[in-house]
Amino acid sequence: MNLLHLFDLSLIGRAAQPALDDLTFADVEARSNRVANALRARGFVKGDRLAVYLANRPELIDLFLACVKLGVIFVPVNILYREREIAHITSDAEPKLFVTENELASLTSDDATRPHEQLDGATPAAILYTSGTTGASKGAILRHDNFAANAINLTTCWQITERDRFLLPLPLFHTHALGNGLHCWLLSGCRMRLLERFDHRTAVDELLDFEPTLFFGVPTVYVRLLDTPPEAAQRIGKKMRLFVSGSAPLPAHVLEAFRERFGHTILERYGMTETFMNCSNPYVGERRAGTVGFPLPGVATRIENGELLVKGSNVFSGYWRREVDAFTPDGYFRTGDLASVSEDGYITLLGRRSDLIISGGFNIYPREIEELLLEQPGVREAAVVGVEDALRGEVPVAFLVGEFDAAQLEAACRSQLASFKVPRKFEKVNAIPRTALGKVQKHLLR
Ligand code: MLC
Ligand code: AMP
Repeated sequence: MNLLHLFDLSLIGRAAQPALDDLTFADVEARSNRVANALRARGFVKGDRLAVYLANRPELIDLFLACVKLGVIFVPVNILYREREIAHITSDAEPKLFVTENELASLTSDDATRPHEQLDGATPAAILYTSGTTGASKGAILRHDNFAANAINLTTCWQITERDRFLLPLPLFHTHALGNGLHCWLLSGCRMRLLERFDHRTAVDELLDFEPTLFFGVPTVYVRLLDTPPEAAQRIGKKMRLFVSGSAPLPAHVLEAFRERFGHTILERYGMTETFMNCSNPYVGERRAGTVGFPLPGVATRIENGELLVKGSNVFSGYWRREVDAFTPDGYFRTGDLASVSEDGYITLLGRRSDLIISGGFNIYPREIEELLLEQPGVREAAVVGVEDALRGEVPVAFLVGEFDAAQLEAACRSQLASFKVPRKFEKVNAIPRTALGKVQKHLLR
């Protein structure tokens, strides 16, 4: 399915209704047509890549919709990434243009008519970069059909309608806000307020001011919101219909404390960049703490040697310019997540096969940090592990062998890596524990 046919339920069908802040859906349609025509004038054709390095703002949405209309592949880049991380993505995706704030003014045409392009469900809509255990980040190719299957599932299962008021505080360069947030908004035709970012100092004011009925967050966001004064939390809770959490495990005690304060049971769901959403607790029925609920409609699941495998039209079909053996012969994707199923069908995630660290909902592959540390003077061996953190779930800590200056290492990491990847500690050790085969025993370091 061409995604635009879904979006047209709102872009055309609800043209006069409020969409985003002061914009109606007709405005959203016209703005993205202008950007699409500007991209065409610059020679963009179907299949070209457009990289976008922007914090949340309406122009980011215009660019995504322009890409959808032209069949151009949208490549969002994490705004916290530094040169080293960006260089990998640009050399791999080879975008025709890399859009930063500076380019925005030049990407507006006077022509607000919609350009027409022949597209179908197999057309790639976006490439989202997700790190790999090898250290090199891989681009997951997400087709129109994948986005559509996910959006239809969530809008239906979470009963999102045009009557909702949706507050979205998460970054649009990731699956959570892009695949779930933006798409549920466009499909349902509800009214959305997009925050530039979640800032715990102002979040409560935004919630009180906008009076949302729908809110998506990562667990760190909900931990932060536990500091909301009880009276304000009750006011927010009275207007709210549904709080959703995902991207990292939501601790059961946070779910309980949040229910106490806001009067709502957070609905936890589970997804991945490569698959969009796979499982969700029910909207109606028991939302069981510590579980991710049931497989969503159209998603087949299987557990093999403890690992969760998934199959469905939500699942991507491969990485950009990379042969990766991620599928079983019968077409199931190996998620790398370990899981169990209760007798009544609730799925619980038990951890990951790899060393992946998730901090505040952002993924960190230790290998990338280790490689940078090994380039620094005096460092002979380096191992990075995730340690538990009450606010962010996990944070990275580095263990190092050699003679080094911890402040210099921190400065090197700060200048070349996204802030969430900078280790919180640089611990000097005499040796890194290894197996007889030389593999680092990270569980011992932890
Ligand atoms: C965090 N920082 C940001 C930022 N988010 N800077 C700019 N823009 C953003 N969007 C930086 C801060 O500058 C700071 O850097 C550090 O991160 C911590 O900031 P904080 O103010 O203390 O924030 P905190 O309360 O910890 O909350 C962080 C957070 C953020 C939860 C808002 O981590 C976040 O937005 N996470 C969401 C990630 C996400 O959407 N993941 C989905 C992946 S898709 P410094 O330099 O001061 O340390 C996926 C699939 C699925 O996983 O299932 O959804
Ligand atoms: P990403 O590669 O950024 O898309 O992150 C996907 C990973 O996030 C999954 O493979 C899981 O390990 C993790 N994840 C997503 N949702 C949940 C959840 N509700 N509970 C635990 N882990 C989750």
